[in-house]
Amino acid sequence: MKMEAFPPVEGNYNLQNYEEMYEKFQWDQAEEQFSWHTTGKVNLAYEAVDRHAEGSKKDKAALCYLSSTRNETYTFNDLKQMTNKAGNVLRTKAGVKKGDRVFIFMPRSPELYFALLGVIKIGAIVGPLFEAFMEDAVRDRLYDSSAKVLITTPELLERVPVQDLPALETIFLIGENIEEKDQYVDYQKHFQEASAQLDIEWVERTDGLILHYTSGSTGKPKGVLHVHNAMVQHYQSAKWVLDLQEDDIYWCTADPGWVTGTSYGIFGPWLTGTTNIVAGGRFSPEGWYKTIESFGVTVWYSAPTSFRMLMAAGEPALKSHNLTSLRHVLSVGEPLNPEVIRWGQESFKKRIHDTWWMTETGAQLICNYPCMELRLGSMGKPLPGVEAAILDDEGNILPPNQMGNLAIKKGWPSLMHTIWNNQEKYDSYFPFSDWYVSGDSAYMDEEGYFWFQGRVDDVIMTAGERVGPFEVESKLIEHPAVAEAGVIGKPDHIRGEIIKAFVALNDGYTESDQLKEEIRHFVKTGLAAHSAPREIEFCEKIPKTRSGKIMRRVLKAWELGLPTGDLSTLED
Ligand code: 6R9
Repeated sequence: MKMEAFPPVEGNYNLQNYEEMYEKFQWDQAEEQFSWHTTGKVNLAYEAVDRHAEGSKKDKAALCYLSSTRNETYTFNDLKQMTNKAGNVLRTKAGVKKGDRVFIFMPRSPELYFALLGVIKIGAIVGPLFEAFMEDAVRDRLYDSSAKVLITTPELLERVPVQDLPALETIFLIGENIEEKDQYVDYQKHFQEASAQLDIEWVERTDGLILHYTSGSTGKPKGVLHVHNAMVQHYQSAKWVLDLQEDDIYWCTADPGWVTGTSYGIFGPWLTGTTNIVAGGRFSPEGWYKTIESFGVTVWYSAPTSFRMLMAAGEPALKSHNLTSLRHVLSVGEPLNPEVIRWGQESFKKRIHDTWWMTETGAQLICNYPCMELRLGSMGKPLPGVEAAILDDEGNILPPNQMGNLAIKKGWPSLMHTIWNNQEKYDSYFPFSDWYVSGDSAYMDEEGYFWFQGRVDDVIMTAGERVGPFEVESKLIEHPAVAEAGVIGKPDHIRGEIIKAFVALNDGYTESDQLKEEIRHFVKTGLAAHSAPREIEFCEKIPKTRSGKIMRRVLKAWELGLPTGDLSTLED
C-alpha cells in the first residue's frame, strides 16, 4: 500500500534531533529539573505549583478557566494558595492523611483543580471521576478503593450510594446553601476560612499519587495506581512531545476523569510551568474554535473523536474563526485516521501529531515529533528512553512488518505501580517478565515507525487474513457519506469471521442499499477486497467511551446478542 508522509517541520522545537536523543538519553537526566534532586523532598504538587510560585513564574497565569458563567485566571501564586487551602480543609475537616483515598466527582471547574492538587499536597491519593458517572460506576470505584472522602456537588449526590460505602467518612459538598449534618460538610465555607499556608506532606517517590479506574472488556473496572515518580515522565514528555515552551498557551480538551486530563491536563503543563486553559461545559464546534481564538491557544491536545466531529461540522464554523495562533496540535486515545490529518493540514495548516499510551503507562510512549517525518496512520516512534517491540504470543521479538503484541520494556518512570487490590491483574501485564504487554496489536515498519491495528481482541481473522478494524474504519470515513464507523468481526462458518461495519452517516445522506453497496465498493477498491465489509449496518451513533473510544466489544455484543460487560464509561 502507498505510504503517505509529511516532512519534518522546521522550527525551534525542544526536541531537535530524535535519533541523537534516542541514542543518548537516560531518565535520570530528566530528574535534574526537580527541586527534589537537590532537597530530597518529594511531592509532585510542590513541583507543579509551589516551585513556580516561589520563583520567577509567581505572577504568570497558570489556570485560565472559561465556561458559560465564569471566566477566571489564576497565577501560579494563586494556585499555590488555593491548593494549600484545599489541603487544609481536607486535613482539618476530614482528617485526611498520607495514603488515604479522596475522590472527586464534579464538573470541570477551578475548584476541581484546586482540590485535586490539594489532595496530592497532603500526600493522599486522588481518584477523579467523570461527572457523568451513574450510581453503579460511582459505587464500584469508591468501594473498591475504600475511599475515605468524597468531594462532590449537591446535584450529583443522588448518584452516590452512601449506604453501600462503609469506608466513606466525609462528603464535602460544593454548592449553595449546604446544610451540614452527619458526614456532610460545606466545602466552600471551610475553604474560605482555611489558611493559605500549608505544611506539605513530603513523600517517597513510590508513594501513591492518583488512582484512575479503567474498564476492561470483562469484569469490574480496575484501579490503576500511579506514584509521584511519574512526574519525571510527565515533565519530559510535556517538553518533547507537547513541546511546551515559555510563552505557550496550552489547551488539553480532556476531562480529569480520563488519564489524559490529569497527566496532560494538569501534571505535564504545570510541571513545565505552562499557562493551561480549562474549558467547562460540553463539546460544540463553535465553542471549541472560539476557545482557541479567544485565548490564542498555541498548543492543542485533543482526540480523534473530537477532530472527526469538527470535521463533520464543516467549513462554516471553521472559517468564521481565526486559528492562526496554533503552532502544535496533538491527538490521543484512538488511532488517528489519515483523513483527519489531511483535514488538519488543509483547514488550519498544521500536522496533527498522534501520541500512543494508556492509563496503565501513565504517560506518552510512542509519538510523532515535529522534528520527525510524519507517516499518516502511524503512531510514530518510542520516546527517547523507551524501548518498544512487537512480540509474538511466546514473547519473541518479531521482525518488521509482522503484526503482533505491542510491548514496552520495563523501566520507564510512569509505569503504573499496581492495580488496586488486584496483584494478579497487575502481573498479567507482564507475561514475559521484562516486557509490559499492552493488549494492543501493531506492527513496526523497517524504519521503526509503529502502526496500530486494534486491540488484540478486536483483530479480525477473515478467510485466513488478519485485518485490523482501524484501517477499515479509516477507509470508511474517507467516504463522503460516512461520519463515523465501527468495525467488528462476525463469526461465519465459512470464513471464520466476516467484516461487519456499523456506520453513522453525515447530515444530508439517506440510508439505502445502494449507498451500502457504494461504500463497500469504496473500501474494496481503496483498501483490499478482503477488507471490504460484507455487512454494513447504518446507525445513528457509534457507541463510544467518554474518552471517545469506539466500543467495538459493545457492537459485537449487540450483534451476537451477548452481555455487553461493563458499560460505566459508555458516553450517553
Ligand atoms: C491515553 C489513553 C488506552 C488504549 C490503548 C489503545 C487506545 C490510545 C492511541 C490508541 C491508537 C493512539 N489508544 N492512544 N490507539 N492510536 N494514538 O487513551 O488511555 O483510555 O487507558 O486507553 O487506547 O487501544 O491501549 P486509555
